Amino acid sequence: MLKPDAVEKGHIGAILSKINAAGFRIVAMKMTHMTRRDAEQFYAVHSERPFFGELVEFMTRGPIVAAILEKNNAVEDFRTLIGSTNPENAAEGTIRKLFATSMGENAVHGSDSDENAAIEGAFHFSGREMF
Ligand code: 3AN
Repeated sequence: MLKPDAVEKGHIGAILSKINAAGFRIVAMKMTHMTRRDAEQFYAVHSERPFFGELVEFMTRGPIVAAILEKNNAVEDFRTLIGSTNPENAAEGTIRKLFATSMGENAVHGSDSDENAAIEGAFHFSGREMF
């Protein structure tokens, strides 16, 4: 997902360009505005964390761009491309180094496993929206 901060700041094109240049194939894509219920469900694994309320508030603040990306070793390679959760620790040239401003407003989300990628893909897209 390209998060509300990235969309608000007009960074959709620049981020997609980096994703394309890194060799990912876009299998599905849409702009959508998550409801509170959507965000609570999507981030249910974090529901006990102290930042959960802030996270839900932020993710529902404005539209996001959801996408399914395909590549060999996609999960690991995407996490390398986006950089650390905290942009202060993100490597030079990573998406978060370039576009994120804080732990919360960190521009992009990437799945942390193939299993979660399948769950998160199915959250946003039906089978006939995947190409
Ligand atoms: P990542 O997105 O790098 O996998 P996670 O899974 O540790 O990071 O955290 C999920 C999301 O929760 C992050 N994308 C981030 O936006 C948010 N988050 C994590 N830690 C904090 C924090 N201390 N304060 C606010 N938001 C946070």
